[in-house]
Amino acid sequence: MSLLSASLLGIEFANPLLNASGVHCRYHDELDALFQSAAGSLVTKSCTLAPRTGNPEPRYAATPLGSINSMGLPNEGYPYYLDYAQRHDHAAKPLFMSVAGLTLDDNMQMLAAIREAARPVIVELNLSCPNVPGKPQIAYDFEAMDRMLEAASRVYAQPFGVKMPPYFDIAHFDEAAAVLNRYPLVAFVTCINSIGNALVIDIEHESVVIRPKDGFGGIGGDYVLPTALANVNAFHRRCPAKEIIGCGGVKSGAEVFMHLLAGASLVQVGTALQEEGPGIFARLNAELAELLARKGYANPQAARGKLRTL
Ligand code: HRO
Repeated sequence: MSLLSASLLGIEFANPLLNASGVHCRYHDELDALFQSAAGSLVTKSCTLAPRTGNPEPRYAATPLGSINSMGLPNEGYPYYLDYAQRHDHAAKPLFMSVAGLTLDDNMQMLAAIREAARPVIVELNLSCPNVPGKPQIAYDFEAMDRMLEAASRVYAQPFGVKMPPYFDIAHFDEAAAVLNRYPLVAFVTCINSIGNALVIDIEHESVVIRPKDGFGGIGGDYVLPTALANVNAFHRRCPAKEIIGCGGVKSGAEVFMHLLAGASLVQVGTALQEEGPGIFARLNAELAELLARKGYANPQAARGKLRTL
């Protein structure tokens, strides 16, 4: 076991880092660049049954503290990502496939096809896209989430993960975790998707900075780090039989280490990857290795959940 090796679902990863779905993963050449990078694994752009062009541009903007996006699920349709999964060298680098159907039936059709393909792809079911006009987030409707997980467990019938939105109330942590814990095939929980429906204002132009939804969009980066850590830790505490993937606010080895302490097994990088490109993974690995060695941890797993309370 090397200093950085990590594991999830009994699978070994060279290191705990991967992209956040949506960043650098829409096209095969972007996925190939992640495969060639120092990331330990990679995840595809959330897919729908049919290809989508997404919302009108500009639909992503970086700010000094992070980013805002309202991409609107632009993707090439699930067969494109399934094709990638069928040609991918899973032994060299594990591959996650993010699935975000617009309806329960769409998700079941995609999950059945992925199951049928019988490749060792790891499904991350996105219950938290904040940006499709007229489609509320599944994971903010606990009855809809329960129905989705019941159907997904029945149709997919093998372990999978869920991408969760941030929650902001202890009662919601409790209720969401109780729903997830009803489904043993939900083997991992990715916390968090962007904080939805925020508004960034450019005072020079007295204007919003992205076109869709009158400027409302999901924020990531520095804005979301403490919320991400709280959600990772809240689900780590409440879902002892599940593993957690941390996502939100990672731009150096320090934030990777914080996610590990909070309970994450793997850690995704969104805004900082968008801004810096796939070369970021080599830097983050070097910074994490230095930090783990200085702190006396043998590997990322040794730090997992080691957060102290006062
Ligand atoms: O495509 C998007 O607008 C998008 C998705 Cl699906 C998501 O899950 N999270 C996000 O910030 N943007």
